[in-house]
Amino acid sequence: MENLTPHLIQWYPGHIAKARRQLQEQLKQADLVLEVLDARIPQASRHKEIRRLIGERQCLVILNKSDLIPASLLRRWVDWFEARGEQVFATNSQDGEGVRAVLRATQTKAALVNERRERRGMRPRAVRAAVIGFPNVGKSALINRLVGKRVAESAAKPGVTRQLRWVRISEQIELLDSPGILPPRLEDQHSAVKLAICDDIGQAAYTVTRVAAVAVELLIPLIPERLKERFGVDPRVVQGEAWLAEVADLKYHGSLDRASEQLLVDFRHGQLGRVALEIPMVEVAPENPPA
Ligand SMILES: Nc1nc2c(ncn2[C@@H]2O[C@H](COP(=O)(O)OP(=O)(O)O)[C@@H](O)[C@H]2O)c(=O)[nH]1
Ligand SMILES: [Mg+2]
Repeated sequence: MENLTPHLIQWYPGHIAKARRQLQEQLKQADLVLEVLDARIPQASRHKEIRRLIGERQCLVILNKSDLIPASLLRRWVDWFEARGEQVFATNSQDGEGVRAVLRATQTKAALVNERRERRGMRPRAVRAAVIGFPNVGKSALINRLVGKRVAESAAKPGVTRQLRWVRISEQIELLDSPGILPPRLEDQHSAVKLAICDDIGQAAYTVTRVAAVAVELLIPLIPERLKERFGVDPRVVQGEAWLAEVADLKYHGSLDRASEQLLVDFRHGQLGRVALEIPMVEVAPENPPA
């Protein structure tokens, strides 16, 4: 990703400010938080200020779209979060896999919240859980699965959910579906471009060909064979933007836009197989210095 300029991805400052206000509003009302991440990019899809904003609230981390990455990597990510003391769940909110475990954990947390309220002499009430995450990571799909019916609008278009809305999922629990949160700052272009590649980005301005060029750079070492099969050009021979240009010539009448669009669409829909764009960094203990 060397060829990133500082402004490859631009969010509109007004949208960031609004998303931030909404996030704070949601968290103020929430007893616990379900933080939904995109399993393909667990780090880039984690809001940088989120730990501080969540504060003392209980939190479950959800690695959603887990069907889009290899099982072995999913395992490593789960271990990585658990090693940090975070309670983490892998889900596929499209077919419901892993969602029951999230529901059970949410119920357990809800019971804890009410025990605490009772100890303080407060009356038990439905516990409020805020489902937060970047646009399009699958918050609404997860909520629909948790409720067991379609209550939240879930769609491929980032930013479909517009207002805060409480959804009752049981006697004890209300969930808050919300519009996506947005990045607190624009400088982190490495994360931003990954969010764009995965379409977890909401309304942002970027040039599809440039985002696709970065996607190609990331994907070539991971799935060269698959790219060759799908697009007819061997990325081990021509790389990066030159590869996209050849694909454009070969398949899209020279349209770099269409080649770029197709590459991103294929990746986003899992058509290129299970591909993770981030792997957990294991902190290696320093070796003993030689005596
Ligand atoms: N492959 C896959 N797609 C998912 C999953 N969860 C949600 N989606 C899809 O991702 C898109 C965005 O989902 P949505 O629930 O609207 O995201 P939200 O903006 O966070 O509420 C939709 O097209 C969903 O069908 C999942 O676990 N796996
Ligand atoms: Mg939504």
